[in-house]
Amino acid sequence: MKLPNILLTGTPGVGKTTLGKELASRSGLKYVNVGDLAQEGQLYDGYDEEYGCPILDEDRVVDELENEMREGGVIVDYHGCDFFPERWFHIVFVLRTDNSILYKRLETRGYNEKKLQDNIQCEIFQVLYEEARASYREEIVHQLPSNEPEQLEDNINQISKWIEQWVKDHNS
Ligand code: DAT
Repeated sequence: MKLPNILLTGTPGVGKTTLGKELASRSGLKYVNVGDLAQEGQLYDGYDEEYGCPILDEDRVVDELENEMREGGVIVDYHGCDFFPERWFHIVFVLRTDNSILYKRLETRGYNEKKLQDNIQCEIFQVLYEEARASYREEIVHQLPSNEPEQLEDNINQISKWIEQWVKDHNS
């Protein structure tokens, strides 16, 4: 059976992991968190002193995921999207969260002031939305509000319906 690949992207804290895991458990698709994958495989290429975090080795991440992506049925979660092959994804969702809400979520994570401000700016300037639009066909890039639990539920329902329809259309 053919299954679609879905990209969930957006600023850290917008709810990609929450949505991705729930969606995977309801749809049977596989959830891949690129941050975790990189950590497990140490897919890094140096260290960013300014942000105090390792730098992702994008080529190795792509190599690592290639076979699964070719098989299909993968939900990918990452706060970046311009280095994945365009052909991988059938649909791209950019989650969006209001600044004050996002600020509280990131504060809870214990981010320092610089990291907090940078991420809030990232959301204000819709960096990930622009990146997604520059990297994928406009028709497959969608924004989803992610401020409250009701919206999470709506997003899960909408995407689940989209998956069902995609599966019907590609397996008949
Ligand atoms: P990300 O994976 O984008 O970094 P997350 O899934 O870890 O984000 O979510 C960050 C926090 O926000 C976490 O405590 C769960 C909460 N959250 C996510 N989506 C939400 C929603 N729609 N409504 C309320 N809280 C949400």
